[in-house]
Amino acid sequence: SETPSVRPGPTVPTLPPCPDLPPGLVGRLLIEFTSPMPLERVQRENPGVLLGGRYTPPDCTPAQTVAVIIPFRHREHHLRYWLHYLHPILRRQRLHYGIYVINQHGEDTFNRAKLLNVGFLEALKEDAAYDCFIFSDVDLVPMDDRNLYRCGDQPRHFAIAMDKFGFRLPYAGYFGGVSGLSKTQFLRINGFPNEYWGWGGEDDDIFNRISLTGMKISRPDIRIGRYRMIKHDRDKHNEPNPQRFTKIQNTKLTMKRDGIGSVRYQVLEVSRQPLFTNITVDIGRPP
Ligand code: UD2
Ligand code: MN
Repeated sequence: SETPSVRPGPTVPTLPPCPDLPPGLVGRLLIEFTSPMPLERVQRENPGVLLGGRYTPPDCTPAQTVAVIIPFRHREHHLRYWLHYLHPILRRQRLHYGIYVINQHGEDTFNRAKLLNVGFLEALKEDAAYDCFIFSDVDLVPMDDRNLYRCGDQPRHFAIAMDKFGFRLPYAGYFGGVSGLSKTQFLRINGFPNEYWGWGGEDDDIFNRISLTGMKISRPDIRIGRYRMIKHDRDKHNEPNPQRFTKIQNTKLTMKRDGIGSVRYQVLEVSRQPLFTNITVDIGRPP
């Protein structure tokens, strides 16, 4: 008899799903910001990271694809520490991820939440597979790698116990620093507000959006959600926004018209660096 003429195709290596609890986590970490961190050193120590700051675990298939979005302007020295500490942590967490630094062009008033909206859209243009978005300040480094940078069935707040707040949550509705939403959760709240220029309030507005859509914040254990913030002065052109107190009273009215559905901006440059993708963007200026 003849052998069937079906030849086996090239075998696609299928890796098992990544375990829920990644093996090889360290737990509590020593984080310090004393000596400056040369970028060459960070690159040398992270050879497994692909161009643009992408990474896929070699030994398993993660359930999610995570875009880490960092709002940015003139904080190169913080970014180097961030990359130095976070790449190894995210690797140990067995995440499939990409790092996006959203760099506000020009010297007009800073707008953190609008930059985060840009990051969401631009990351999806780079890779439509992103289904989890972690929004992180450039100056915040977790002190424990059990604080897993992934999304769940509710929006997640990661930076709950910061050194500058005495390792406590400053108030129950606090949602600043580092947070994570699935694509679905982000779209359900119409993304973040675009109209908070300058420092403050935008994180409370996001908290309001989440509550108003009937979702609840999920948080890690207080012993695990610990962070160090690199000490810094207030930046130029990010003065406290005097409108923030009245604006956060009106989220219910504004969130329908102001959000991911109405964000206007112009990308000036996308540049794939060894450890991150830099997206320089013109987001305009306050009215
Ligand atoms: C707090 C919150 C932050 C945000 C902010 C109010 C903490 C730890 N974080 O941060 O999430 O709600 O208040 O807007 O409580 N940035 C630049 N260049 C600038 C200005 C800001 O890169 O010129 C970025 C950078 O990623 C920075 C972030 O925006 O970490 C927040 O600004 P900040 O660090 O000056 O504000 P901070 O520490 O009070
Ligand atoms: Mn800060």
